Amino acid sequence: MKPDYMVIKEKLRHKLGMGRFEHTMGVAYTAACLAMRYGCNAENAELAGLLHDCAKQYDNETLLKKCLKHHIPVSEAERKNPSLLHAKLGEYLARKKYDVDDPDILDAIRYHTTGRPAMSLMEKVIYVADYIEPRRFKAPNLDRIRRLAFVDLDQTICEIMSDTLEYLKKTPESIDPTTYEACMYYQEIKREEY
Ligand code: DGI
Ligand code: FE
Ligand code: FE
Repeated sequence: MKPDYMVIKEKLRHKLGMGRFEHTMGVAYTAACLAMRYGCNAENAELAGLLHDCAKQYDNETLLKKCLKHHIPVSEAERKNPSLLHAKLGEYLARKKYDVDDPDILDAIRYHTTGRPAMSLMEKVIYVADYIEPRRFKAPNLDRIRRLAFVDLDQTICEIMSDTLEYLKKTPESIDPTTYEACMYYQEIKREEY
């Protein structure tokens, strides 16, 4: 059965707090817009956006416990920074609880926090939508990055990843190798273009 967007939306409204639910809706709509711009399935992008943070309400201890219980492998970086696990557990819940079986949507949820090298278009759309949705206000250069997102998707990814790594440099031990590898990959792609 196809997952019902409106049913999932109402479930999440009650599960996530008000702020996180607003963020979730912002990501869903922004992802649909980016999908229209770049030519991937807008309905799937909206659903991936809706579900990307569906495990975000759990604290670190609960995230670790649930991952253990469901046999979700936890990397060393995730053990040290369990909040990263909301992406992997979110993918699991999307599959098991919300009946999503499209691997494109599931991967976009799974990699939305760290990104990864050679992301699919759907992964890029969710990664970028998560950062630029209208309720976000903390990141630097947001106005420029929001405009850039509709002009050059890879350049946008490159800049978001650089800004994220810059922010994480304050606590270098907290950086997941995947975040670093992804950033290097997109910087290299952009260098090759020039
Ligand atoms: O769940 P959201 O807050 O909407 O967004 P997200 O899933 O992208 O998580 C954002 C946070 O994740 C942001 O503060 C940066 C952080 N992050 C990204 N890569 C890494 C990371 N945190 C750690 N510790 N290590 C990483 O590699
Ligand atoms: Fe998230
Ligand atoms: Fe998010």
